[in-house]
Amino acid sequence: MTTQTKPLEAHSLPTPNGQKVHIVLEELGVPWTYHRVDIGKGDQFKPEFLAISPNNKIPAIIDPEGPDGQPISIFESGAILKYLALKFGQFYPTDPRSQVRVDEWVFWQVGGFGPMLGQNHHFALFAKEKIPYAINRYVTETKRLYGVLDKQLAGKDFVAGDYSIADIMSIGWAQGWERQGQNIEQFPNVKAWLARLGERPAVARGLEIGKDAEVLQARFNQD
Ligand SMILES: N[C@@H](CCC(=O)N[C@@H](CS)C(=O)NCC(=O)O)C(=O)O
Repeated sequence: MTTQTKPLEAHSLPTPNGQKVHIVLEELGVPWTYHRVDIGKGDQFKPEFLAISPNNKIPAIIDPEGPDGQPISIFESGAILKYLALKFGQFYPTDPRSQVRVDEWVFWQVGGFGPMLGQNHHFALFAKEKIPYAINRYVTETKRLYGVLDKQLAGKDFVAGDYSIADIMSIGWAQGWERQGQNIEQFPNVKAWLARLGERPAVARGLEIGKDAEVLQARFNQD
């Protein structure tokens, strides 16, 4: 089994996209450090961050012990989670048929569940000008996507086979159903899945990391 000697660096924030990386790192139990990238203050446009994340978005990681023993940086949460899962041989299946199923739901999240719910947050919560057409469009699309996830979870404990990066990709987004204008009672399988995942200590920790920057800093200073 692969071991990590030097800590992995997560350049991140406790947003639903950053939380994916925090959760998988906590699940893996590998040494890692949190580096706050304050996107509200424009840290994502600093040259040192753009060097590891050219799309100026969190999360990004640096693995000081990359595939050839040399450091490697990775941006895009799906690429990060797949890299970590493959490196440590956890949360990603080994047989090709099951890998396809996990990949489908990883890409579904980065291509749909994340961006559409992100637009929902933008127009319904953050935009100073409230545009009913835009709010309705994204709340409706959010509802459709929750319906898709609910159908996929019918009769299953996890999104794609065993607990995997397919689950970790979506948990941070789905726990925000209320502020996304959704009624979780309409999606009983998603509700049960959220509760199931919430019982995992690593998920609970991963969702909290970075929320209190000072507490977090104290924790890492002890490591
Ligand atoms: N597809 C990307 C999305 C990342 C993303 O949207 N990150 C947001 C925060 S949740 C960000 O860094 N925004 C800063 C900006 O757009 O300037 C991923 O999955 O990693």
